[in-house]
Amino acid sequence: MYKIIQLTKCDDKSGKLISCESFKNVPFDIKRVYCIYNTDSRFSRGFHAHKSLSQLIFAVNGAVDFTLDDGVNRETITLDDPSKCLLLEGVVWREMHNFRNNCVLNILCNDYYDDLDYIRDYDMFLKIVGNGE
Ligand code: T46
Repeated sequence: MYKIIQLTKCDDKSGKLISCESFKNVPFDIKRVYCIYNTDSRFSRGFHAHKSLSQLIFAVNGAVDFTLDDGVNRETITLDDPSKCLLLEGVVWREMHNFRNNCVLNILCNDYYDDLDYIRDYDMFLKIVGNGE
C-alpha cells in the first residue's frame, strides 16, 4: 500500500541537509513539486485517491498523520522527520490529519497536475480497487 524511503542526512553542527534525485532515491522522474504549508491542526486534508499518480511525501517541518487505505486495510503513519519519506504508488486512499508544529509538506510527483486523475468519492474508490458492491 505504501513504502517508507529513508533519505540520507548530511548532518553537521551548522544544520542538516537531505536531497532527492530521480532514479536514485526517488523511484520516478520528478515532473512536479508542490508544497502544503500554513497548515492548521483543526483541518484535515486529502480524502481522495489517485488513478495513476506516484508521489513521494515528506514533512520538512512539523508533523502530520497520514491515514492510508487500499480498500482492504487501513493504516495510519506519522511523518515527523524530513528524512522519512512516504512513497504512494497505485490507488491508495489518503487522508491527512493532526497537522502540528507548523507542518510543511513537500511532495514530489511523477506527473503534472491533472484533476481527472483524482478519485474523490470513497464508494467509487472501493469499486475501482475491486472491493465495492
Ligand atoms: C495528495 C495530497 C497528499 C493545484 O493547482 N496544483 C497542484 O499541483 C495540486 C496538488 C493542487 N492544486 C490545487 C487543486 C485544489 O484547488 O490546489 C487546491 C488544493 O488541492 P487538494 O484539495 O487536492 O489538496 P490536498 O491537500 O487535499 O491533496 C494534496 C494533493 O492534491 C494530492 O495529490 O495526494 O496532497
